[in-house]
Amino acid sequence: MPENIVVTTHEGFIATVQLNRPKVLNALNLELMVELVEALETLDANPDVRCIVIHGSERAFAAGADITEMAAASPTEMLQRDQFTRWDRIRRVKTPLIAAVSGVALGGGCELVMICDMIVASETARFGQPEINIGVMPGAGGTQRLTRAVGKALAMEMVLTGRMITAEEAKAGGLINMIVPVEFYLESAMKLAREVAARPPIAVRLAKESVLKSFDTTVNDGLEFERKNFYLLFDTDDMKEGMAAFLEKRKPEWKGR
Ligand code: CO8
Repeated sequence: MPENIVVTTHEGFIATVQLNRPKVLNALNLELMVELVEALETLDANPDVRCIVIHGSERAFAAGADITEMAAASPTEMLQRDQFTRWDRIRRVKTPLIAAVSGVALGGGCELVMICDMIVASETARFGQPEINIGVMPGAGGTQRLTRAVGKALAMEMVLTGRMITAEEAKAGGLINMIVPVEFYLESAMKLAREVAARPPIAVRLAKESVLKSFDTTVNDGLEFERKNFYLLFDTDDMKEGMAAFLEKRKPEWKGR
C-alpha cells in the first residue's frame, strides 16, 4: 500500500494535516497540493473542526515546490497547471491554521507556512526563499507576505540571496510566534490550537478574517470591515453566553452559534 502523501487526523475540535513525502523533504508536487487543498477544505466545512495544525516531519516542513516537476515546464504549461488557484483556496480557509515547523521551510514551503495564521517553530527550523538559486523567484506569495512579516531589509536579503534564516532570526523578525525544543514542537502547536478551539468559533473566524483584511485594504476600509464583523457577533448565542458568563462570574459554554 502506498503511503498517503497528506495525512489528516481529527480529535476533539482540532485537526492535523501532515505533509508526508519524507524522501523528498515534503516537496510540494501537484498531487500533494491537490490533496492538501481538498483536506483543508473538507476540514474547513466541518463545524467540529475549530483549528487546524499543518506540519511535516522533524527534518522538513517542506523544501518547496517539487523542482523535478517544474524543471522542464514551459510558461504555457505552468499557466495551464494553474497552481496558484489552489494556493488561493488555502488562503480562503476560514478555520485558523497553525503551522508547526521543524527543519526546513523553503520556497513554497515557507510560503505555505506564511499563509498560516500562527507559526510554532522548533529550534531546528530554518526558513528561506531560495528560488533565486534555481533561476526563479518566489511565486506563491513570498515577496508579499515575507516583506509584510519581517520588513523590507530582511525580505530583500532572503529573496535576493536565498539565505535561510534560523528560528531565532525568524522570531526576532516577527515571522513566527514561538520557538520550542524540537521534541515539543508539535505538542506546542497542538496546545496553541486547543487555546484557539476553546474560544467561540464564529468570533474566532470573523476575527481571523478581520486581521487578514488588514493586509489588503486601507486602514479606513479595514476599520469599517472590522466594525461590521463586530456588530454581526451580537447576533450570536455565544456573544450572549460570553457576556452573561462574565457577569455571573462563571465559565462560558460555547455553542458555536
Ligand atoms: N523538489 C524536489 N526534490 C527535492 C526538493 C525540492 N524542492 N528539495 C529536496 N529534494 C530532494 C532531493 O533531491 C533529495 O532527493 P534524492 O535523495 O533523491 O537525491 C532529497 O530531497 C533530500 O534532499 P538533499 O539530499 O538535498 O538533502 P540535504 O539535507 O542535503 O539538503 C535542502 C536539504 C537544503 C533542503 C536541499 O534539498 C535543497 O536545497 N532543496 C531545494 C530547496 C529549494 O530550492 N526550494 C525552492 C523550490 S522552488 C519553489 O518552491 C517555488 C514555489 C513557487 C510556488 C509553488 C508553485 C508550484
